[in-house]
Amino acid sequence: MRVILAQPRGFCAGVVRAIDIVERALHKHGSPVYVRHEIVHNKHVVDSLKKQGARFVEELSDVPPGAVTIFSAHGVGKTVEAQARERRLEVFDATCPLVSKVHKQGKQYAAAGRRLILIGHAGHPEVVGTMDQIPGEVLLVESVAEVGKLDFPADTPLAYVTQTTLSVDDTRAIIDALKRRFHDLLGPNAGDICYATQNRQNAARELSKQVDVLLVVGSENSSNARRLCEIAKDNGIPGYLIANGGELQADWVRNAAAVGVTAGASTPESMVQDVVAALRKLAVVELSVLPGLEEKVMFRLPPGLMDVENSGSTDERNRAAPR
Ligand code: 0JX
Ligand code: SF4
Repeated sequence: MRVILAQPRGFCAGVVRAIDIVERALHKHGSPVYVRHEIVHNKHVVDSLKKQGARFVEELSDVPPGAVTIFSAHGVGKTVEAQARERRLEVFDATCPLVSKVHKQGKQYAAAGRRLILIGHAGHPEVVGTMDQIPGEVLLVESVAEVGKLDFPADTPLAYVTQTTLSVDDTRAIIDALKRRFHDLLGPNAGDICYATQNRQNAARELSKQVDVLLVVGSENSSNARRLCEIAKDNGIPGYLIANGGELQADWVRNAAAVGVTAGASTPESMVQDVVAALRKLAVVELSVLPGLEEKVMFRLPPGLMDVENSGSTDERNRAAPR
Protein backbone atom coordinates (compact mmCIF):
# COMPACT_ATOMS: atom_id res chain seq x y z
CA MET A 1 0.00 0.00 0.00
CA ARG A 2 1.32 3.45 -0.91
CA VAL A 3 0.75 5.95 1.90
CA ILE A 4 1.25 9.60 1.00
CA LEU A 5 1.40 12.33 3.66
CA ALA A 6 0.21 15.85 2.83
CA GLN A 7 2.60 18.76 3.20
CA PRO A 8 1.86 21.00 5.02
CA ARG A 9 -0.25 19.22 7.63
CA GLY A 10 -0.76 19.46 11.37
CA PHE A 11 0.28 22.21 13.76
CA CYS A 12 0.07 25.83 12.55
CA ALA A 13 1.92 28.74 14.14
CA GLY A 14 -1.13 29.80 16.19
CA VAL A 15 -1.44 26.33 17.73
CA VAL A 16 2.28 26.06 18.53
CA ARG A 17 2.05 29.46 20.24
CA ALA A 18 -1.11 28.57 22.19
CA ILE A 19 0.35 25.32 23.56
CA ASP A 20 3.61 27.09 24.31
CA ILE A 21 1.71 29.70 26.35
CA VAL A 22 0.05 27.04 28.53
CA GLU A 23 3.32 25.20 29.11
CA ARG A 24 5.29 28.35 29.91
CA ALA A 25 2.53 29.60 32.24
CA LEU A 26 2.72 26.25 34.07
CA HIS A 27 6.48 26.57 34.30
CA LYS A 28 6.26 30.13 35.62
CA HIS A 29 3.32 29.80 38.02
CA GLY A 30 3.06 26.07 38.76
CA SER A 31 -0.11 23.99 38.68
CA PRO A 32 -2.95 24.67 38.34
CA VAL A 33 -3.35 27.14 35.54
CA TYR A 34 -6.86 27.44 34.15
CA VAL A 35 -7.62 27.36 30.43
CA ARG A 36 -10.94 28.69 29.17
CA HIS A 37 -12.21 26.21 26.56
CA GLU A 38 -9.97 23.58 24.92
CA ILE A 39 -6.75 25.45 24.14
CA VAL A 40 -7.09 23.97 20.64
CA HIS A 41 -9.67 21.47 19.45
CA ASN A 42 -7.62 18.34 19.98
CA LYS A 43 -8.19 15.80 22.73
CA HIS A 44 -4.58 14.57 22.73
CA VAL A 45 -3.24 18.08 23.21
CA VAL A 46 -5.76 18.79 25.97
CA ASP A 47 -5.05 15.49 27.76
CA SER A 48 -1.30 16.09 27.62
CA LEU A 49 -1.71 19.58 29.14
CA LYS A 50 -4.05 18.20 31.82
CA LYS A 51 -1.30 15.79 32.84
CA GLN A 52 1.04 18.76 33.19
CA GLY A 53 -1.38 20.56 35.53
CA ALA A 54 -3.70 22.60 33.29
CA ARG A 55 -7.40 22.72 34.23
CA PHE A 56 -9.90 23.27 31.44
CA VAL A 57 -13.16 25.15 32.07
CA GLU A 58 -15.90 26.48 29.78
CA GLU A 59 -16.90 29.40 32.00
CA LEU A 60 -14.75 31.85 33.95
CA SER A 61 -17.16 31.45 36.90
CA ASP A 62 -15.38 28.09 37.42
CA VAL A 63 -12.01 29.81 37.87
CA PRO A 64 -11.08 30.89 41.43
CA PRO A 65 -10.68 34.68 41.76
CA GLY A 66 -7.14 35.85 41.00
CA ALA A 67 -6.04 32.58 39.33
CA VAL A 68 -3.77 32.34 36.28
CA THR A 69 -6.06 31.91 33.26
CA ILE A 70 -5.44 31.38 29.58
CA PHE A 71 -7.84 32.20 26.74
CA SER A 72 -7.87 29.57 23.97
CA ALA A 73 -6.48 30.06 20.44
CA HIS A 74 -10.02 30.70 19.15
CA GLY A 75 -10.32 33.99 21.05
CA VAL A 76 -12.97 35.44 23.36
CA GLY A 77 -15.49 38.26 23.29
CA LYS A 78 -15.68 41.48 25.30
CA THR A 79 -17.99 39.85 27.84
CA VAL A 80 -15.38 37.23 28.76
CA GLU A 81 -12.65 39.87 28.95
CA ALA A 82 -14.83 41.90 31.34
CA GLN A 83 -15.54 38.82 33.50
CA ALA A 84 -11.80 38.17 33.73
CA ARG A 85 -11.19 41.74 34.93
CA GLU A 86 -14.02 41.46 37.47
CA ARG A 87 -12.51 38.28 38.92
CA ARG A 88 -9.03 39.86 38.84
CA LEU A 89 -7.67 36.89 36.89
CA GLU A 90 -4.09 36.93 35.70
CA VAL A 91 -4.72 36.39 32.00
CA PHE A 92 -2.42 35.11 29.29
CA ASP A 93 -4.18 35.47 25.97
CA ALA A 94 -3.48 32.60 23.55
CA THR A 95 -5.87 34.00 20.93
CA CYS A 96 -4.13 33.48 17.59
CA PRO A 97 -2.84 36.83 16.28
CA LEU A 98 -4.70 36.12 13.02
CA VAL A 99 -7.98 35.85 14.95
CA SER A 100 -7.15 39.10 16.80
CA LYS A 101 -6.56 40.69 13.40
CA VAL A 102 -10.14 39.80 12.39
CA HIS A 103 -11.45 41.35 15.62
CA LYS A 104 -9.52 44.55 14.87
CA GLN A 105 -10.69 44.70 11.27
CA GLY A 106 -14.33 44.17 12.31
CA LYS A 107 -14.10 46.96 14.89
CA GLN A 108 -12.65 49.33 12.27
CA TYR A 109 -15.49 48.62 9.83
CA ALA A 110 -18.07 49.10 12.61
CA ALA A 111 -16.43 52.40 13.67
CA ALA A 112 -16.70 53.58 10.06
CA GLY A 113 -20.48 53.11 10.32
CA ARG A 114 -20.78 49.91 8.27
CA ARG A 115 -23.17 47.06 9.04
CA LEU A 116 -21.11 43.99 9.75
CA ILE A 117 -21.50 40.51 8.31
CA LEU A 118 -19.52 37.61 9.76
CA ILE A 119 -19.13 34.58 7.51
CA GLY A 120 -18.72 31.57 9.76
CA HIS A 121 -20.29 28.62 11.56
CA ALA A 122 -22.87 29.34 14.28
CA GLY A 123 -21.82 28.36 17.78
CA HIS A 124 -18.11 27.95 16.97
CA PRO A 125 -16.10 29.61 19.78
CA GLU A 126 -14.19 31.83 17.33
CA VAL A 127 -17.49 33.06 15.87
CA VAL A 128 -18.99 33.63 19.34
CA GLY A 129 -15.87 35.61 20.34
CA THR A 130 -15.68 37.68 17.14
CA MET A 131 -19.39 38.61 17.30
CA ASP A 132 -18.93 39.82 20.86
CA GLN A 133 -15.76 41.80 20.03
CA ILE A 134 -17.44 43.96 17.39
CA PRO A 135 -19.74 46.69 18.76
CA GLY A 136 -23.30 46.76 17.45
CA GLU A 137 -25.17 44.08 15.56
CA VAL A 138 -23.16 41.49 13.64
CA LEU A 139 -25.08 39.36 11.14
CA LEU A 140 -23.88 35.79 10.84
CA VAL A 141 -23.98 34.25 7.35
CA GLU A 142 -23.29 30.53 7.04
CA SER A 143 -24.18 29.80 3.40
CA VAL A 144 -24.98 31.26 -0.02
CA ALA A 145 -28.68 30.60 0.67
CA GLU A 146 -28.51 32.86 3.73
CA VAL A 147 -27.22 35.76 1.62
CA GLY A 148 -30.61 35.78 -0.11
CA LYS A 149 -32.35 36.24 3.24
CA LEU A 150 -30.52 39.47 4.19
CA ASP A 151 -33.22 42.10 3.99
CA PHE A 152 -31.59 45.48 3.64
CA PRO A 153 -31.27 47.77 0.61
CA ALA A 154 -28.59 47.02 -2.02
CA ASP A 155 -26.77 50.30 -1.28
CA THR A 156 -26.44 49.76 2.51
CA PRO A 157 -22.83 50.38 3.60
CA LEU A 158 -21.69 46.86 4.52
CA ALA A 159 -18.51 45.06 5.43
CA TYR A 160 -17.67 41.42 6.05
CA VAL A 161 -15.10 39.50 8.03
CA THR A 162 -14.75 35.72 8.16
CA GLN A 163 -13.87 32.90 10.53
CA THR A 164 -10.23 31.85 9.97
CA THR A 165 -10.82 28.13 9.45
CA LEU A 166 -13.52 28.02 6.77
CA SER A 167 -13.61 26.25 3.42
CA VAL A 168 -11.84 28.52 0.92
CA ASP A 169 -14.28 27.47 -1.84
CA ASP A 170 -17.48 27.91 0.20
CA THR A 171 -16.31 31.28 1.47
CA ARG A 172 -15.49 32.52 -2.02
CA ALA A 173 -19.01 31.53 -3.14
CA ILE A 174 -20.58 33.42 -0.21
CA ILE A 175 -18.47 36.54 -0.88
CA ASP A 176 -19.41 36.42 -4.58
CA ALA A 177 -23.10 36.15 -3.65
CA LEU A 178 -22.74 39.16 -1.30
CA LYS A 179 -21.03 41.16 -4.07
CA ARG A 180 -23.85 40.35 -6.49
CA ARG A 181 -26.51 41.64 -4.05
CA PHE A 182 -24.80 44.63 -2.41
CA HIS A 183 -22.95 47.51 -4.05
CA ASP A 184 -21.23 49.16 -1.08
CA LEU A 185 -19.42 46.18 0.41
CA LEU A 186 -15.94 46.14 1.92
CA GLY A 187 -13.91 43.16 3.07
CA PRO A 188 -10.72 41.22 2.48
CA ASN A 189 -10.83 39.56 -0.94
CA ALA A 190 -10.51 35.93 0.08
CA GLY A 191 -11.95 36.61 3.51
CA ASP A 192 -9.79 36.19 6.59
CA ILE A 193 -9.17 32.49 6.07
CA CYS A 194 -5.67 32.09 7.44
CA TYR A 195 -2.52 30.96 5.66
CA ALA A 196 -2.49 27.62 7.50
CA THR A 197 -6.08 26.78 6.60
CA GLN A 198 -5.49 27.68 2.95
CA ASN A 199 -2.21 25.75 2.72
CA ARG A 200 -3.69 22.61 4.32
CA GLN A 201 -6.72 22.74 2.04
CA ASN A 202 -4.54 23.20 -1.08
CA ALA A 203 -2.33 20.27 -0.06
CA ALA A 204 -5.36 18.07 0.71
CA ARG A 205 -6.88 18.91 -2.70
CA GLU A 206 -3.64 18.01 -4.47
CA LEU A 207 -3.29 14.80 -2.47
CA SER A 208 -6.92 13.80 -3.15
CA LYS A 209 -6.10 13.62 -6.88
CA GLN A 210 -3.41 11.00 -6.23
CA VAL A 211 -5.01 8.65 -3.69
CA ASP A 212 -8.06 6.41 -3.36
CA VAL A 213 -9.00 7.50 0.15
CA LEU A 214 -8.01 10.37 2.44
CA LEU A 215 -7.56 9.98 6.19
CA VAL A 216 -7.76 13.28 8.06
CA VAL A 217 -6.28 13.11 11.54
CA GLY A 218 -8.03 15.45 13.96
CA SER A 219 -10.84 15.83 16.46
CA GLU A 220 -14.55 15.93 15.60
CA ASN A 221 -14.91 19.48 16.93
CA SER A 222 -12.02 20.86 14.86
CA SER A 223 -13.53 23.06 12.16
CA ASN A 224 -10.42 23.14 9.97
CA ALA A 225 -9.96 19.35 10.15
CA ARG A 226 -13.57 18.81 9.09
CA ARG A 227 -13.04 21.07 6.08
CA LEU A 228 -10.12 18.85 4.98
CA CYS A 229 -12.45 15.86 5.01
CA GLU A 230 -14.94 17.72 2.80
CA ILE A 231 -12.18 18.31 0.24
CA ALA A 232 -11.73 14.55 -0.21
CA LYS A 233 -15.45 14.16 -0.84
CA ASP A 234 -15.48 17.16 -3.25
CA ASN A 235 -12.78 15.34 -5.23
CA GLY A 236 -14.81 12.17 -5.43
CA ILE A 237 -12.92 10.03 -2.91
CA PRO A 238 -13.95 8.97 0.60
CA GLY A 239 -12.56 11.07 3.45
CA TYR A 240 -12.52 9.92 7.08
CA LEU A 241 -11.85 12.07 10.13
CA ILE A 242 -10.06 10.05 12.80
CA ALA A 243 -8.49 11.09 16.08
CA ASN A 244 -5.74 8.43 16.07
CA GLY A 245 -4.71 5.05 14.69
CA GLY A 246 -7.13 3.24 16.99
CA GLU A 247 -10.06 4.69 15.01
CA LEU A 248 -8.86 3.40 11.63
CA GLN A 249 -11.22 0.82 10.09
CA ALA A 250 -9.62 -1.82 7.87
CA ASP A 251 -12.62 -1.69 5.49
CA TRP A 252 -11.85 1.90 4.50
CA VAL A 253 -8.45 1.06 3.04
CA ARG A 254 -8.83 -2.61 2.07
CA ASN A 255 -9.04 -1.98 -1.68
CA ALA A 256 -6.92 1.18 -1.76
CA ALA A 257 -3.65 1.17 -3.67
CA ALA A 258 -2.83 4.63 -2.35
CA VAL A 259 -3.96 6.17 0.95
CA GLY A 260 -3.54 9.90 1.69
CA VAL A 261 -3.02 11.15 5.23
CA THR A 262 -3.32 14.73 6.37
CA ALA A 263 -3.96 16.47 9.70
CA GLY A 264 -5.79 19.52 10.98
CA ALA A 265 -3.95 22.55 12.37
CA SER A 266 -4.50 21.36 15.95
CA THR A 267 -3.32 17.75 15.43
CA PRO A 268 0.06 16.68 16.84
CA GLU A 269 2.38 14.89 14.40
CA SER A 270 2.51 11.95 16.84
CA MET A 271 -1.13 11.20 15.94
CA VAL A 272 -0.29 11.16 12.22
CA GLN A 273 2.50 8.69 12.97
CA ASP A 274 0.03 6.67 15.05
CA VAL A 275 -2.23 6.39 11.98
CA VAL A 276 0.72 5.36 9.78
CA ALA A 277 1.60 2.68 12.37
CA ALA A 278 -2.02 1.43 12.25
CA LEU A 279 -1.82 1.24 8.43
CA ARG A 280 1.42 -0.76 8.71
CA LYS A 281 -0.49 -3.38 10.72
CA LEU A 282 -2.82 -3.86 7.74
CA ALA A 283 -0.35 -3.88 4.83
CA VAL A 284 3.23 -3.40 3.77
CA VAL A 285 3.48 0.36 3.50
CA GLU A 286 5.55 2.43 1.08
CA LEU A 287 5.60 5.85 2.75
CA SER A 288 6.19 9.16 0.97
CA VAL A 289 5.41 12.84 1.46
CA LEU A 290 3.75 14.94 -1.21
CA PRO A 291 6.10 17.82 -2.03
CA GLY A 292 4.58 21.01 -0.70
CA LEU A 293 5.06 24.30 1.03
CA GLU A 294 7.32 24.57 4.03
CA GLU A 295 5.74 27.06 6.41
CA LYS A 296 8.03 29.39 8.30
CA VAL A 297 5.41 31.49 10.11
CA MET A 298 6.05 32.03 13.84
CA PHE A 299 4.15 34.24 16.28
CA ARG A 300 5.56 36.21 19.18
CA LEU A 301 4.66 35.11 22.72
CA PRO A 302 2.92 37.47 25.18
CA PRO A 303 5.46 39.72 27.00
CA GLY A 304 5.16 38.00 30.42
CA LEU A 305 6.15 34.60 29.00
CA MET A 306 8.88 35.37 26.49
CA ASP A 307 11.75 34.70 28.87
CA VAL A 308 10.18 31.68 30.55
CA GLU A 309 11.53 28.24 29.76
CA ASN A 310 9.31 25.63 28.14
CA SER A 311 9.89 22.20 29.60
CA GLY A 312 6.51 20.88 28.53
CA SER A 313 5.90 17.49 27.02
CA THR A 314 3.36 18.54 24.39
CA ASP A 315 6.05 20.53 22.65
CA GLU A 316 6.38 18.42 19.53
CA ARG A 317 6.60 21.36 17.11
CA ASN A 318 6.59 18.76 14.32
CA ARG A 319 10.34 18.47 14.85
CA ALA A 320 10.36 14.73 14.21
CA ALA A 321 7.95 14.97 11.31
CA PRO A 322 8.98 13.54 7.97
CA ARG A 323 8.85 16.38 5.46
O1 0JX B 1 -12.16 24.42 15.19
P1 0JX B 1 -11.00 25.19 14.62
O2 0JX B 1 -10.51 24.64 13.34
O3 0JX B 1 -11.31 26.65 14.52
O4 0JX B 1 -9.83 25.14 15.69
P2 0JX B 1 -8.71 24.08 16.05
O5 0JX B 1 -8.99 22.73 15.54
O6 0JX B 1 -8.49 24.22 17.52
O7 0JX B 1 -7.46 24.66 15.24
C1 0JX B 1 -6.55 25.56 15.75
C2 0JX B 1 -7.11 26.84 16.27
C3 0JX B 1 -7.62 27.68 15.16
C4 0JX B 1 -8.02 28.93 15.39
O8 0JX B 1 -8.23 29.72 14.34
FE1 SF4 C 1 -4.12 30.97 13.76
FE2 SF4 C 1 -4.81 29.97 11.41
FE3 SF4 C 1 -3.78 28.41 13.24
FE4 SF4 C 1 -6.23 29.40 13.58
S1 SF4 C 1 -5.59 27.93 12.02
S2 SF4 C 1 -4.63 29.25 15.11
S3 SF4 C 1 -5.97 31.42 12.63
S4 SF4 C 1 -2.74 30.12 12.24
